[in-house]
Amino acid sequence: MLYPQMSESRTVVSLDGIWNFKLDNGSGFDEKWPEKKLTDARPMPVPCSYNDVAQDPQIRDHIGWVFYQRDFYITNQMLMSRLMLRFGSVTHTARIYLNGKLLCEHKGGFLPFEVRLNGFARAGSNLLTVAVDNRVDYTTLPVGRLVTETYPKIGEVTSDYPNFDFYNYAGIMRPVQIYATPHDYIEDISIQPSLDGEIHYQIRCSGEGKMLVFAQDADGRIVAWGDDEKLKIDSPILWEPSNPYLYTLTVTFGDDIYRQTFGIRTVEVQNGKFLLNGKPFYFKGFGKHEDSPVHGRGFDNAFNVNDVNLLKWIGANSFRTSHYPYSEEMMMLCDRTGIVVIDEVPAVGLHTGFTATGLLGGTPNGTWAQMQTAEHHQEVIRQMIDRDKNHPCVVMWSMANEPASEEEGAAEYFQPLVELAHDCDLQHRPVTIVQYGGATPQTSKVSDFIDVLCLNRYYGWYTQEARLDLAQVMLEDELEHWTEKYPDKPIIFTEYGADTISGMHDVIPTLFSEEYQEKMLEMYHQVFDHFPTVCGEQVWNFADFATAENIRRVQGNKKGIFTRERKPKKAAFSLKERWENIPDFDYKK
Ligand code: BDP
Repeated sequence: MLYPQMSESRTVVSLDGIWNFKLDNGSGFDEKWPEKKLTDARPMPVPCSYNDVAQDPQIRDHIGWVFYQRDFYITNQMLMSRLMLRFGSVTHTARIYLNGKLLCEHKGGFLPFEVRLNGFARAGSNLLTVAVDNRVDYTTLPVGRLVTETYPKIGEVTSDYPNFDFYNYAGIMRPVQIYATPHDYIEDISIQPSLDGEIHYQIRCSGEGKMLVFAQDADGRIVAWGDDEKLKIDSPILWEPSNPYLYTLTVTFGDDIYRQTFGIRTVEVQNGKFLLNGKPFYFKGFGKHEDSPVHGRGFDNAFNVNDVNLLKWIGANSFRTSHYPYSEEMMMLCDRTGIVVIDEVPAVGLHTGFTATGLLGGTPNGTWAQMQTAEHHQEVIRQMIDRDKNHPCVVMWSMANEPASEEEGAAEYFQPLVELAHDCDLQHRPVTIVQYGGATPQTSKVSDFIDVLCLNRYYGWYTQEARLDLAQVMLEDELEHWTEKYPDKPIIFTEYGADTISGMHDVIPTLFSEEYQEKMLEMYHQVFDHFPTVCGEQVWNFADFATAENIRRVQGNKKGIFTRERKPKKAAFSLKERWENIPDFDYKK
């Protein structure tokens, strides 16, 4: 799906701003709220999560539908174009109404969707209503547990327990835009570069028109003309973290013009190495979250640019979009700044017997018989790859975080998904499933068919807590088994870390102190350095983040190397020292 952009033939209008907002009272649909102006509505920023701006627990912890509404004007001239309404993301389920009519429904809170306005929008004023449902259960991704329990004197109480360790922020989280294109238009572009400068592409157009394709370098000079499927750039400049060089593929079709940026780089897995442009790459960085004070998970350019600058400051070169695809604007920023991304679908919580927060009530060992997510899982894989396929920053697709990959049924569930990801991607990026400590070389049922082993490990925290000596031998022992069984698969540690309260210090490093976090990371690094196929380290987490309330969390997850406000803890400085001395390439020959 192309990102909306201005060109000689295209117009984009932002609908961001302060909308009207109201919680459903249980009968919003029956009372036909989308047909008229919401009464007693309160102001709500878009994009933003609605949870933290209202200072009202009823809003913060609401379960179910809410309504957003605004009006906007359309000119006669706009109606003559093909007119689309596009949402960057609405979490988790959305119903879009224009002038009271339902235009579409979309499931999945982290990917864009759009709907055609022609035939529904009118010249003059239009009333746009977006109903949003935040409920998660065994049919959604991420997964939650929606239960109704009976309490004395109160009666029935419904709770929605997330099967994941981040606050279930909801609302219209990313930009809302209207865009206009000619009626004969460019629908989609997929680009497959190779190191010799030969660029293959597939361009899908709708309607009639003559197509013209050319490539421009970063200074706008035309460097190659193309035919219907390829062009050749002489002496290409490659995209690398230290030199994120971007070209533009300009496509014209009839009157329509679209400019798609791309980078020339390849990714490949070979002999236990992760190769970027044919050279062994070492991942240094973090698992992150889209999470910041006030905005919740709402899109925020300032936080994104600041985070990328902090990644650069600390010497990192990568992150994983734990645990859902991040905004398109963030991906473009990573293309531009040379941050390498492992792109993850929102498949977290696919386990009935385990979650990091301990909020569980399902039946252990029956995950794959209970989950009803397979079809939706395919949808989000297709949509994520469709959205992100041209980003040079994306080097691998992650199909899930910490699923029950050790249980019977995991291979049957995941193998078709891994194949689907391979089939959808013209660039044939590697595909992984991020696995938790319960999935070992002996028990994992998915490791045979993924390209890279991505491991989340908490020796020294959830197990062997405060015993780094024991944690170290456990980690070494496990790695010996993985490398023995899979000598040719690269291993990336996609999570390891310790909750750390900023400002808590101790001479003897005790749990939760800044010193313990630092010591624990040092221990892991010593071990990683001994194993040649360990080709990456992504600490959990970049910054402290909000979670559901529970006794294992102190106002959120505190495993950040930065606080939620992005102030460094002690370990930030030792990580900086280590990572500044690890080159992007050839760290392990
Ligand atoms: C892992 C999860 C991650 C949690 C982390 C933790 O992948 O989402 O936040 O543990 O416990 O199990 O901090």
